[in-house]
Amino acid sequence: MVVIRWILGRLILLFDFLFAPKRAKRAPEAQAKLDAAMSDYRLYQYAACPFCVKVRRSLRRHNLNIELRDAKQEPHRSELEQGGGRLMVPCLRIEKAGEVTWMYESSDIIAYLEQTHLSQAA
Ligand SMILES: N[C@@H](CCC(=O)N[C@@H](CS)C(=O)NCC(=O)O)C(=O)O
Repeated sequence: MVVIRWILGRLILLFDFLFAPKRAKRAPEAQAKLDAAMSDYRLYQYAACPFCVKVRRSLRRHNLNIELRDAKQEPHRSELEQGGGRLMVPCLRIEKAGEVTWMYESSDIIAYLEQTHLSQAA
C-alpha cells in the first residue's frame, strides 16, 4: 500500500510537471500589489497530495505567489495541527490585522483567493 501510494504520488508530480499551467501575466505594478497581498497567506501542503496539487496549479495559473509550507516537516506540521486543529492539507493560513484563521478544503481555498483577489470587485 505504501509503495502504491508512493508510485501514485510520483505520477501526480510528473503529470503536474509535464502539464504545468501557464502563469497569468499582468502589469508589473499590478503583480507587485498582488505579491504584497499574498504575504498574508501561507499554504500548508504536501508535495504529492492531489488536493494540494490542485491548489498549487490554481496559484500558478493565477500567478499568486504564496509561501508554501511542507506540513510533513517540523515546525510546520505542529503549527498546522495546533493552529488549524487538524493535520489535513491543503490548509491556507490567513493573517489579517493580526488575526489568524485557517481554511481547509482545496475548493474553498481556490474560491476564496479568486473572490478576494481576482474578481472584478477585488
Ligand atoms: N476534501 C479535502 C481533502 C483533503 C485530503 O484528504 N487531504 C489528505 C492528504 S492528500 C489529508 O490531509 N488527509 C489527512 C486527514 O484527512 O486527516 C480537500 O479537498 O482539501
